[in-house]
Amino acid sequence: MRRDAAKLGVVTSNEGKLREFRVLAAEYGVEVYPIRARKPEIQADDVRVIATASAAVLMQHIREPFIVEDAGLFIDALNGFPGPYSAYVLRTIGVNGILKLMEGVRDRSARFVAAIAYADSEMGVKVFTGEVRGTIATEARGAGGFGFDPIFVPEGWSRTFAEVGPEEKSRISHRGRAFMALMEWLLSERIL
Ligand code: ITT
Repeated sequence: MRRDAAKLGVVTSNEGKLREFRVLAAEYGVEVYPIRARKPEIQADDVRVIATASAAVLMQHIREPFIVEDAGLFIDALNGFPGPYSAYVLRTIGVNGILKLMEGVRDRSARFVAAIAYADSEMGVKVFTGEVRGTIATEARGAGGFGFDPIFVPEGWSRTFAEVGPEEKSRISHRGRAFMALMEWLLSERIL
């Protein structure tokens, strides 16, 4: 970032996300700090569209370069539910509600998707996505992470995201992949 080479603001109210962004950014020598602005969120099926719209509105108030993320858990057997409504579903029926909906369901495949929108006054808004496939566990396991982590087992793993630390999760997570794409772009554009 031209004004301050090693810092990047993150607009989020989710401490779990913030912790993971800190871990991810540290790999690139970048320090992440929270910007406590209210994140405006439109309703749409696509997390890319939601993140881009949030960034465009926030840009009117925030002068420094920042990122804002929209993410969700998409469960195949539920036709992609809760998807863009993941935060609401977590607040209402929670992890146990999802386990209940999945009782007796054989196809447990799901994916986490993250869209990170980067914004600065020169480049405008650019969005980067990442995805990780996995399955919904039959019971919640692990005390780490946040949100749906205790019931998500990534492909090729036997542990849930909540059973590993943020470093291990971030290596393969939707957020980790989207953030890596953002960093590659920032480096290629010589913004970083
Ligand atoms: P901000 O919008 O303030 O960043 P939020 O929690 O509302 O925080 P989202 O709108 O992106 O975040 O909603 C995504 C929801 O999906 C989030 O609340 C979690 O419940 C879930 N989620 C997203 N990424 C996750 C992850 O890595 N592990 C577990 N659950 C996740």
